[in-house]
Formats: sequence, C-alpha cells, structure tokens
Amino acid sequence: MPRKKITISEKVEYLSILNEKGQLDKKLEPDIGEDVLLKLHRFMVLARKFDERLLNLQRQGRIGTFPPIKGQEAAQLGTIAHLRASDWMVPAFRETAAELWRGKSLENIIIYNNGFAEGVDIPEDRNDLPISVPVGSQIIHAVGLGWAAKYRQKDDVAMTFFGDGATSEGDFHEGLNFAAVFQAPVVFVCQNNHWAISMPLSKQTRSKTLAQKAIAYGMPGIQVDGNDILAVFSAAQEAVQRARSGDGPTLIECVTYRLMMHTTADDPKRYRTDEEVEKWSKRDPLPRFQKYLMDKGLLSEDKLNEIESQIMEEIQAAVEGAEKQMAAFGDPMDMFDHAYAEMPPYLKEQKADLARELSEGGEEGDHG
Ligand SMILES: Cc1ncc(C[n+]2csc(CCOP(=O)(O)OP(=O)(O)O)c2C)c(N)n1
Ligand SMILES: [Mg+2]
Repeated sequence: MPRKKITISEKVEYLSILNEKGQLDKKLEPDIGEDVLLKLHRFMVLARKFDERLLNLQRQGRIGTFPPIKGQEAAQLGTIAHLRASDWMVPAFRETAAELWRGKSLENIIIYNNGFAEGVDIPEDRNDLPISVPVGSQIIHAVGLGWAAKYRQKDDVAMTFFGDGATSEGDFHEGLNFAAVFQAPVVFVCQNNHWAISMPLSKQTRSKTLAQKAIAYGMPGIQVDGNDILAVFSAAQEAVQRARSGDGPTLIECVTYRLMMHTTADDPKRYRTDEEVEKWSKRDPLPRFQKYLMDKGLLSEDKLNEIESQIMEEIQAAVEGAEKQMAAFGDPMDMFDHAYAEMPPYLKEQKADLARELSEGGEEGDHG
C-alpha cells in the first residue's frame, strides 16, 4: 500500500506526585532519605530568600541586572540533587538554586551580579560550566561533554538547563539529535516557565508538550509538574540512572512559572495579566513541600522559623562580605589592558587621560 499510517508507539508521560494543595499520591511517593528531604528544603528556602534579597539589592543600586528564579526552585533542586561532583552541570542564566546546591557561594553570586569576573568561580571539585547567556548555546556544550565522558568510558553524566524559549533555537534540535544518535549521557532539563521575556509559550511551539519533541529524536521524554519537587526528583532520578548506565539521554520538561520579571530590566505587567500570576502563585512549590514535610513530622513552624532566621543571617553576612571584597576590586585602568595586543593611539590617549584624572582625584577618587 502506498499510503498508510506508521504507528509511533512512544507515549509522553506526565508526572505529578504532590499537588498544589500539598496532597500526596502515596503510590508514587519516592523513597527519599530524611537528610536529603531536609537538605532540599533548606536549599529551597535559601534560594527563595536570596532571590528576594538580590531583588532588593538591585532596586537599591547595589547589584546590576539579574534574573529572578522565584517559582522555579523545585525544578532546579529536584534535578541537580542527583549529580555527583564529577558530573557536568551546564546552566543557562536562571539557575541560582542549582548553582547554590553545587556549592557556589552567595558572595560570589553577588560579586558576579555586580559585573566582576572574580564572581565566576567554579567550585574546585565540581565539573560545572559558567552561566551561558546566548539562549540554547549551552545545550550543545553539554552534549559534547556527555559524549566525551562516554568516549573516555567514564560514567559521568551531563545535565543541562534551558527554558521553553530555547526549544526554538537550532542548538536545541542539533543537541538532542546528536545526543540520541550517539546515546550520550545527557539529561536535558527544560524549565518551561511559559515565557521567554515577553514571548508566550504559544509562540514557541504548536506542540501539545515540549516533552514530546523527544520522540522525534528517539529518546524518552517526560513532562512533570515542575513545581512539585517529588515529581521532579523522581523523573530526574530515572533520567540520571539511565544516562549513567549507558542507556542514553532524556528530555525532562518541568512545567513551572516565572513568578517575577524576566530580569530586573523588564516590566512583566506589560505583557501578562495579574490573574495569570495569581493563578501560578497558588502553585508555588515551596508551601506544598513544607506541608508535605510537616505532615511527615520532619518540619514544624518553630523549626521553619529557625531555618529562616539562620538563612537570613547567612545572606546578610554574604552581602557584607561581598561588598567588602568588591571595595578592593576593579581598578578602572584595567579596562584598557585586554582588548588589543598593540594599543591603538586613541586608546593610549584615553588611558593617559584617565590616569591623569584619577591622580588628580586623589585618594577619595572623586571624579566629579
Ligand atoms: C541567541 C539569543 N537570542 C536572544 C537573546 C535575548 N534573550 C535573553 S533571555 C531570552 C528568553 C529566553 O527564554 P527561555 O529560554 O524561555 O528562558 P527563561 O528566560 O524563561 O528562563 C532572550 C530572547 C539571547 N540572550 N540569546
Ligand atoms: Mg521561559
């Protein structure tokens, strides 16, 4: 027969374990040790409070533009929790919670967001890549790293993070295709937060889900409630195990929402409704996880207050420490030094002008 249906038998799964009211689907509850549950919770609170503090600092002019993560903590922590130190973490630009889990210091995040390269520390014992701002570009880096691990017969995996907007980039398609063909140990974590700056999800795809794109490349794809840390944790556990045991890549679509602005340079009220934000605020990943922990007897109001106040102190100390460090950074003369092997005459002139100005300004550096 010249014309017939080809049956594509793969299905896309959807996973939700802890719903927005904090009610648990007992059959699906993952077996997570108490220490891990409490660590996940601590990092969720830390990421939330730190994000709020960064926003305040930005509004006070004490850091530059930064991308808030509020609402996306579960998607980041439930996935990153499965990586070993030697695995590769390949972030986009909105992964503060995952970065903290990997050991990045609060101080360095503040320093980075003030524009100082000194803040780009990769913790010594971690195989992590720096933040990647060109949308989707990090996906192919992760695939290369995963492929290299396999080539060297190591059982390390690469986990990369990207947004719904990145799925419209060629890098996403090239990356997933290569990873599937070569069975590279890569976990693709798409944080579908419904917006790419002011561009809604409906302008990125006509597909019902982003997860189903995995089918075309020949890898498993799963859509999870990205605000449900138990569902994210379970899906990522399977994906990391699959990659580590040589069974290739997985695409995980975490359905979540960016509760704040794209970056502090953007006003989301110009492109989305208060009702939409209100609807998603009710699906906040943090209270539902806290209810789960309280129902299990692992958390109480008193304990929560204690954790929150410890965290607030930790953040305050980091802000003070970072500001102290930064006071010693950034000789403005440095900006002339790294652009040309041989400095053009006009820059030599500007350099001399600035040196003169700085010396005239005296110790206080008052340049009028
Ligand atoms: C290649 C490229 N095009 C455009 C931009 C400008 N830009 C920065 S973030 C962004 C939206 C990204 O959306 P998404 O992938 O959904 O991630 P999210 O910001 O929602 O976390 C755009 C268009 C960029 N950084 N790189
Ligand atoms: Mg997005």
